[in-house]
Amino acid sequence: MEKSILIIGACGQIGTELTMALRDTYGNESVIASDIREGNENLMDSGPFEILDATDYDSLEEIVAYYEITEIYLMAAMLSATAEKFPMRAWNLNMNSLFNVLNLAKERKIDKIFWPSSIAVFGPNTPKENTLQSTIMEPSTVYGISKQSGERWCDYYFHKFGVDVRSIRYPGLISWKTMPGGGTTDYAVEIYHKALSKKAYTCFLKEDTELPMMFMDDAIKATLQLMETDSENVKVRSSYNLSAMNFTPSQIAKSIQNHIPDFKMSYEPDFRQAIADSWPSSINDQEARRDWGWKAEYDLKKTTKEMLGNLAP
Ligand code: AKB
Repeated sequence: MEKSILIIGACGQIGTELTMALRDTYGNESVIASDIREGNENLMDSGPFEILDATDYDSLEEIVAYYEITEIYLMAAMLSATAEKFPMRAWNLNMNSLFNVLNLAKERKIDKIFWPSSIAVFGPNTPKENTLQSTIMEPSTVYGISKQSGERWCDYYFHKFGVDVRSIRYPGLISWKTMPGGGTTDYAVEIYHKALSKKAYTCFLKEDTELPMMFMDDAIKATLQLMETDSENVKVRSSYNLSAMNFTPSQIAKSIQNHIPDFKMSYEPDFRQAIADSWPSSINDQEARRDWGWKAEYDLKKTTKEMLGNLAP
């Protein structure tokens, strides 16, 4: 049977690029973009687009039946910084949307699911460096609690009901095509925009806060690769650790100064510092390498070159 793919949250940071990559791979008409609001013109004009609230099961079921959907990528979520401000809204969106999709698969209305998890599943008691796939996980953020719970449910639906659900624990994602919104790692995108427009950036994290990060092309490649892997090779059904690079705000500033020598960085840490302090500084991704051949291509130097090169006027 032919693939018919639904992206939920297609207008967000990952969703936008993922939709375009899937359309390039499987054809525009086979990839249905959906979101609660309209997105960029390119995305809306290049293939089918539907307005969809991911927490509304009936509307979702209708779209799935109409387009004979076989796979869903559920990218709608409230991220870490916004979730601290609206805990119940974050829990409702992040969990109900996941249950809707898991239940569609349980009822055999779709065959396969991709659901993004995050490094936020780890917490302050997790070993910070080279953090293993299975380790202490006591998330201290609303977002982290929702992702950790989501992972347990994915694993449960796989073992109990045979639902083919696949997931990645994304680090902070960096892209020049789309802006992030409401995350703690967002500074690593904003900084490039401000470096070009103002030659200055005030960072909301301290200079030595090291976090795992990834260039968007690597994240999209990993997502497509995991979804194409034969089911028996997908050994982790909670969510895979994934790693590309780790850096601090001062290291990204230096990497920008190699291109823009008079770029100035200052620091005014806010409530997001506590979120960042609870997360690992580097991730061990040996399971993703072993099970589906994962290997990152972009380090900080290459990312900075891509970002500045593409954002420059
Ligand atoms: C966030 O900062 O909330 C996200 C994430 C690491 O999941 N980018």
